[in-house]
This record gives sequence, structure tokens and C-alpha cells, in this order.
Amino acid sequence: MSYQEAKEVYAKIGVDTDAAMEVLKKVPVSLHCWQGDDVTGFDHEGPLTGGIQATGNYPGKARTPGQLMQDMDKSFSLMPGTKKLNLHACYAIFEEGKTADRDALQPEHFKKWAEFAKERNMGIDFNPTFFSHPMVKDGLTLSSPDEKTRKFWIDHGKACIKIAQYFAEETKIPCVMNIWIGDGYKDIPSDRLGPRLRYKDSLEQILSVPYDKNLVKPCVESKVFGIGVESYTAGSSEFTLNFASSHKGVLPLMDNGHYHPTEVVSDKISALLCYFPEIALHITRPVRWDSDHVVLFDDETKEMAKEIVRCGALERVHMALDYFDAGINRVSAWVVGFRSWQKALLNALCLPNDFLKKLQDAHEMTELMVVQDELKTYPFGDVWNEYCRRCSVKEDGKWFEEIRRYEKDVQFNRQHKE
Ligand SMILES: [Mn+2]
Repeated sequence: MSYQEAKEVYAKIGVDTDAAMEVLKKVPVSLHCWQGDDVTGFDHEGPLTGGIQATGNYPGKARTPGQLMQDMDKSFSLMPGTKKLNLHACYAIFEEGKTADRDALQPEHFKKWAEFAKERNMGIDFNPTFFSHPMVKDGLTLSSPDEKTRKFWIDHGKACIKIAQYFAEETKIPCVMNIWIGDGYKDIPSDRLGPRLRYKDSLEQILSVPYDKNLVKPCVESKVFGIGVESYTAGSSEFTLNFASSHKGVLPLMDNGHYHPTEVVSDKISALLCYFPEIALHITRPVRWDSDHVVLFDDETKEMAKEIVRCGALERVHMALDYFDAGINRVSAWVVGFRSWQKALLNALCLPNDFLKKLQDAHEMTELMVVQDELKTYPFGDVWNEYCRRCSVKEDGKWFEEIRRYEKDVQFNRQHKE
């Protein structure tokens, strides 16, 4: 089917596909730098810790800032829509012979990233890195009972607020700064309150740094468990939600890999929007647990996008991808995930949402079921390919050859010591 024919099919149910594409083009989605190198970064040599794990050993990984930027550029060229860059603090870029520990990071250590973003007209989101570092003591950072440890990580958080403000000032686009810690216990703790009270105090100390609330949007991300912290995490869902609701300007961040397997974030979005002017999402694909698989155009991904669109909340929900698969080409992983989320948003924008709502309000649940199921086989693929063309990127079926070529010409030729 041609796009023109698909457009007419949608017009019959009251959907303007041209308008849907125009809306989507302007919605920023944050691309996580950490898919490019398995969450390694440039400030440490040690293993990945904090209850997360990248599995796989696909060749061609980026090992330098230049390579990571090169790979990001390749992926950007294959993604339609507005991109934002999402950085972790461990991706600081130090000049030859210089270094700074996490508690002493400065905006200057991120100057190259600010330049990279500005050259591409992108905003930057930022994340302090509370893992993969020798100062993580007994698996704890901001909730540690050891005051020296806790202070180190509070200072890291404070340093990151300043860097987030620097990014916003440089790019002229607000910076979403997300705080996630992996603090917790493998087995049953005897004191669940103490770590949470210390975490709360640490967050308050971090946020006591003066910053422009229009430029920096701090978030707190919850998690139900991690590898090695199966029994207890200090930053649980209840903890972070209540922290955000009781601290003005702090946003709750939901990562859809961070809940019990039968819970769905698609159902939580509207609940939070009743109370928060803005919320944030980490979009991932949990397979049985927080496995950080590449985002696909699957049912729950579509459902989350539908919720954002149906709530009229495209400007209230800060969207970021968060996954890392080391078992496949990392550039392709970025591209598939980003395109899938774009597809989910476009799909949601191409549904007759007002009509579906009317059916629900009239309690026409029989017809609602029939219509919602039949919409699944509408010619969405033709609209999607047209969107790609209008964004000057290759359509489905035509971009993967670029990955093959990039592997052969660039990624597989990278020299490195193992
Ligand atoms: Mn996350």
C-alpha cells in the first residue's frame, strides 16, 4: 500500500496521519550513551557493579570518547525524530594525564560532550554514577552507615547538579538529572529504616546545592531489586515516589524494568500524572526481570506510548531509553530501540483516541474491544515508512545494510588490548 492509500484508510476513522507525524517530529527522546560500551565509561577500569550486568561480547565496542561519539553519530543518522543525549557521570572526558574522582567532577570534564550536543542541536540529560567505583562500600553509597562513604557520594551528587546546570546553560535546553542508586542487601536486613532515612538525608543534601529549577530537573528512580540485592533496595518505589511528592520540583522516574514482573508502567503513568506536573520514564524491555534488553515494538511498549498520548502528556513526560545489550551490534541496538519507541509513539498518535474514549464513557465495552483489536492490523507500516522518509532517514528494510557496512569499515577494525 502507498502512503496515500494508508492515509485515506486512517482518515476514514478520523485520524490525520500527517498531523501525527508533525507532532512526533518535535518530541525529544533521550538516547543513553551507555548502550555504546556496556556501561563502562571513561573513569574506571573495574567491573560493572550496583546490581546491573551487561552480558555478551559482540566485537567492535567503542573504547574511547571519539569512538563512542562516532558510533552515536552513526546511530543518529538512522533514527527519525528529535534526539537528546543522555550521559552518565562516568563518561567524563579527561585531558591527557589529568583525572578527577567522582566527588570532584567539574563542568570542564564534560566540555567535549557539551560541544558534541551543541553541534547537533541537542539537549543533554545527565545521571550521577553511584556504581562501579571503589568508594561503593559493602554495596552502599548514599545510604551507607559509613559517613565518609556517604559524604563522598553526596559530594558526587552535588557536583552533578552543577554539571547538569552547565549542560542546560550551554545547550539552552533543560537537563533532566536522574538519581538512581543500587544500594541494598542480598539477604534479609535487620534495619530497613536506617538506610532509607540516610538516603533521604543524602538526597536532601544533594538538592540543597543552589540551581535553577527551570534548567535542572532532578528525578529519583526506584528499583525493586538487583543482582546481589534481591531482598531489599533502599530506593524502592514507595520511597522514591514519596520523596518526589514531598520535595517540590523533584520528578519521579519510572523504569519499566524496575517493578515486579506482573506490574506494568503503562498503568502507572496516568496515576502519577494526577499528582505531578512532570514525570520521567526509562524505557527498557525487561525479560523476566530487569534484564535491560533492547526496546522493541511490543505490546507494553505500545501501551506506554498510548498512555502518554492519550493523557495529552507528550510535554509532561521526559522519555529516555535505558538498556544495554553487549551480545549484538551496539549501534544497531541503539537504532532498533530508538526506532521502536518512535514507532510506539506514532502508532499511539494514529489511533482514534477520542472515539475510543467515547466508547468507554458510554460503556460500549463490546465495541471497544472489537475496534481496539482491529486497529492492530491497520496499515501503520506505511505511515511509519513515510515518517522515516520525511525525517530523511532510511525506512524499515533499508537501514540494516548500513550497520553491516559500518561494522566492516569501522567497528571490526578497531585495535584494542584485551
Ligand atoms: Mn533506569
